[in-house]
Amino acid sequence: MTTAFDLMDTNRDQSIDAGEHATGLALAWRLADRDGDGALSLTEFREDFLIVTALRRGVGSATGR
Ligand SMILES: [Ca+2]
Ligand SMILES: [Ca+2]
Repeated sequence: MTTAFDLMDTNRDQSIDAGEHATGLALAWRLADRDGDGALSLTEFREDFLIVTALRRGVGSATGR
């Protein structure tokens, strides 16, 4: 299972440095802002929250939490 951690850990050293974290956040923003208007509508925000929650649950199941 690919987790949010795996997606952000681009050099596969099993840690997320500041650059990887910033890149991951920028990608998350681009994915959340579906219409590309530079802002999150309430609908986009809610959909993003659901995606983030699903990813976190994936991380939790992968680590046994
Ligand atoms: Ca890394
Ligand atoms: Ca938007």
